[in-house]
Amino acid sequence: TIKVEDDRTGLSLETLKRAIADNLFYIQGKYPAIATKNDFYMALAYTVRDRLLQRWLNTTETYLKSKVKVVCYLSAEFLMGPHLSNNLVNLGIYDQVRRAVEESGLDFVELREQEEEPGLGNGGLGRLAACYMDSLASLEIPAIGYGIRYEFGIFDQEIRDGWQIEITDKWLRYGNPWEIERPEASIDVKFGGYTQAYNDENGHYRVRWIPDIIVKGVPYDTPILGYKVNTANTLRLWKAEAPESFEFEAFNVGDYYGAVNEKVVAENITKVLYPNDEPIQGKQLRLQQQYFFVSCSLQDMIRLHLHRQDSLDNFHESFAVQLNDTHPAIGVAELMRLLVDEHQIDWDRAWQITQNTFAYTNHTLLPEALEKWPLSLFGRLLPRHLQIIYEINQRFLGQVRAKYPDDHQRIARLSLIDESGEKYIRMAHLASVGSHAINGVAALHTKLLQQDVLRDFYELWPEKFTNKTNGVTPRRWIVVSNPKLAELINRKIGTNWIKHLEELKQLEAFVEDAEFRQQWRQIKQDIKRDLAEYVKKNHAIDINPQSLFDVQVKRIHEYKRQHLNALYIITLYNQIKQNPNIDVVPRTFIFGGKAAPGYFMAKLIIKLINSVAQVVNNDPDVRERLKVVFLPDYNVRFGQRVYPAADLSEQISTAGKEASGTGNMKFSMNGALTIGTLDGANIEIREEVGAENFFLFGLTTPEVYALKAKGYNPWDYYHANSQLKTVIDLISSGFFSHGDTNLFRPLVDSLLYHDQYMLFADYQSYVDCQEQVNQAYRDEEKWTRMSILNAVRMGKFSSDRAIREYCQEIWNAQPVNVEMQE
Ligand code: 26V
Repeated sequence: TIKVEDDRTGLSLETLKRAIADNLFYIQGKYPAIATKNDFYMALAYTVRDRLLQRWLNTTETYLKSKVKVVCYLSAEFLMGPHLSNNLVNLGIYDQVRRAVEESGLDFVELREQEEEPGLGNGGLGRLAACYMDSLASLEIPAIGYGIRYEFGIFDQEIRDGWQIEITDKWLRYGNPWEIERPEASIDVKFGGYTQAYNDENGHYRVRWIPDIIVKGVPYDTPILGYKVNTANTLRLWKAEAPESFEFEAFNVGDYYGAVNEKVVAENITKVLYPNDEPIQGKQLRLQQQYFFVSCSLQDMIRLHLHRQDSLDNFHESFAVQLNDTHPAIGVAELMRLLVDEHQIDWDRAWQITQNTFAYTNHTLLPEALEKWPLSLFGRLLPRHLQIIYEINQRFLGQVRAKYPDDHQRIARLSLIDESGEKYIRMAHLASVGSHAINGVAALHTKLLQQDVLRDFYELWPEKFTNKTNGVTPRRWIVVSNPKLAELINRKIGTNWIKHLEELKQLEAFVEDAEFRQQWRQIKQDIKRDLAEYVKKNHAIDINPQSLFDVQVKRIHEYKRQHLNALYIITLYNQIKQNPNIDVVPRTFIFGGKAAPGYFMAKLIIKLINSVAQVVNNDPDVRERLKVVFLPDYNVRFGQRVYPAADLSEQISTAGKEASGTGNMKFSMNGALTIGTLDGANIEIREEVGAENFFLFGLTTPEVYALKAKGYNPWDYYHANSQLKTVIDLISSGFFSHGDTNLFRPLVDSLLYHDQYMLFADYQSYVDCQEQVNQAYRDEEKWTRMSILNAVRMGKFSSDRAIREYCQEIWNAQPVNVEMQE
């Protein structure tokens, strides 16, 4: 018999080639002679999407037909990164498709680079959500990611004259082949207006909310396929639109311009991602965004639930809802409103359901990053929710009073409302009270949460608190980004490690195998050469692939201390200037990261790095031994290029400030060694890889606290350390700013007079530690051994491990096998 493959599902070379040609013609409406690169990319993307759809629809049907528990991950950010390669890897057809593309006379890499990456997140928190979506699907856990379909994601960064310039991210410009619009599943969301009390037909007291405006949420779905499984979960992102009735109403009321304005207001809600990492004090639009996507998502869950059963009484058995930070915490009040006002469930039962449904992940201890909304603003936008929050608070504080009678300070500290000055709603408190579980994202962070930020809640409900150390997906962060390394590993231990990362441990047996070490080194070397070519081609800078690649890529923030790294570069430069023949280990310092547009100091740090680069890179005395490059527009795609090329990973935050970090894990998995403080997940990484394979420096968290308590004076360090003084004085003198002594003054003054993040206290320890790095790098075989041990001991930091813990300890969710129907 002849087997005829379907063009939309078949995987043979001939079928794939035909499918690409077919999609070019029928989807893009082009024939090859007039097609652009983007047309070919779209044809390829649709070819891949067709092969996902089959699995996706089977998965959705399986979930709808049974009563399986579905995990709903609520997040204002999903930093997915490019879909194409990841889908090809998870489908298991990367090489096959690559061949099909090339046999069609096309350049696969060129097409792959056409994809606009969806940058719908700021950094760690959004990227974590993306890794978790991959692990949920790979572990066959039914899950929906709910979020916002921003029309403009995180801005594109350009560097002009050393300064950051922000460019609008028009990621949807050429269309998005990975999503499917579902207008038929749209949902109405109310804003503003007032409430009315009334008695229903049974004489029960009820409240109705008469809103000012209604906004329509339109879902856009993207399938998220697991690695070599049939499970394809859904990422459902909401776009805000004006409701259909708007023109009609405008006509009737005669207020045409008012109605047009309403349309503008509605459509603004999902226009742009807040490039936060800067305090968002009372930005109404931000609260609108949060409420909008949370309300859409909860109403969607209720609709799905009622499709599967007839009572909302066991809603919490249908859904586990995870709050990714406090951004979706308004969901606690919204679910109460939906259950009590719209579905007539009594308060106490509704509260049980709500608490059993939600769990809350905290992602930061920085006080300025804890969300609070001015009560006045909140009440104007969400009048009914304000009443509900008062009711929750009253009942909650009643409980507190019963346990701690007359402890008024404790009651004021725990209250959902901050009444110390202008009144605010404390979103972390709302999330904590409304959830059955609260977690931090690394062991130290969870401990500090319990002792510090949420201490009173911990004393009240110690059983609610758990740690869930972050993880990252080895599919994207090894297999997709470092195929050569994956290939070497596969040859040695097979492919099981891709889903069971602990199995990398087996490679420890090869650490003493000289040939294996040679292969390991060669791969790193090849990737470093690729990166050098890329930097040459795109930024016209020569970097030496033999030099130590020292990389710090992450959002620019004072607590992450990119400027401490800069101080070390200047220290090395001074050493060379003093003795041009000094024997230094050649290093390339690679930086990348965006500063929040309104964060002046972060932007000045970028300018400093670029200014130092100018001087160091062009000084003949340096003789190319040091190079400094700031690579613009750091994003997921560039991360995939840079992690595998790194020798050294900079994880140098002030102890106690970085909740976890996840870049630290991506580097180490790819064989970079870490220079780092005892902060966030660094501590656990060091435990896993062994202290002897980790470059540790700096104060510990208790030391930071103690120094602060006794009165930290950066001035003392400046005067006591001549090397440090020389560095600071050189910056002040205008040496890096063409004689301008004002340019970096705010930065220098902030260090000399405050140094909130204690760079000076850690400076000498950092410099000494960097010297140990140099010594280790001189011994090639030793360095390779350390590199191997770093990578193969990273099993714990797979997001699969993290998701398994969430499933068992928080969500009570089980894997569900998806069978394929033709
Ligand atoms: C940070 C800041 C810094 C000060 C100004 C205001 C502000 C607003 C938001 C944020 C980000 C907080 C949430 C966040 O992204 N946390 C990151 O979450 C990652 C995933 O858990 C974790 O690895 C990072 O350490 C943590 O910073």
